[in-house]
Amino acid sequence: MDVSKTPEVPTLDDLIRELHQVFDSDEVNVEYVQNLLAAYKSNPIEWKKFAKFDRYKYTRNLVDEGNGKFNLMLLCWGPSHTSTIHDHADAHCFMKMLEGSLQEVRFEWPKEEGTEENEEGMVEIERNMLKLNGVCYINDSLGLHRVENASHSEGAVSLHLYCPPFSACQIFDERTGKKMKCPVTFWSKFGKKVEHGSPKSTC
Ligand code: CSS
Ligand code: FE2
Repeated sequence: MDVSKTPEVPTLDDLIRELHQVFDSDEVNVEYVQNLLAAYKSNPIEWKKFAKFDRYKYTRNLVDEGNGKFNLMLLCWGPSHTSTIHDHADAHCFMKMLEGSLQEVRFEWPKEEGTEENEEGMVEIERNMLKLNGVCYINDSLGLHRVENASHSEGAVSLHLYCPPFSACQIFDERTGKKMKCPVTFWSKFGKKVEHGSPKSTC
């Protein structure tokens, strides 16, 4: 695979095929994956079957399990839906906008609980607006983030790739920096709604 050139990625199926190839190797070339995701231009016809919204909370909809190497999923954000501040469980997190736009707010890791430095609450590093087809990347060494659908009227859909896959992360209280472990669950898998025996994700 020549990572100096980005192949054409005309469809979502092509994107998934290319991703399988890249993640077959144990080394993750972050820039190459970002380029691949950017090369795919969102076509709602191709991903509509995965896009299942809930009225109250953003949903996580599994698209592909990447041979156990990564999870690819669609996140569906209703108007004003927002995540909590969270980490990414030591995984790579790639995110691409498929519809609408989202605001990402990044934070530093909080200082140890109970120390004086912690009293001011969590420190914001930057804000990024993610527009249609835009791509962003984060991992724990770059900080924490919260993702928000700032629109009060429009939904948003984003495609996320996590490598390696994870089923729990940490969430943080913005005012105190206090953290809690939180399971992350799927609203649907491969286009079919998951019936919840397990608790709903609260991240
Ligand atoms: N990490 C969040 C979404 S923002 S990257 C999640 O997977 O639910
Ligand atoms: Fe995230």
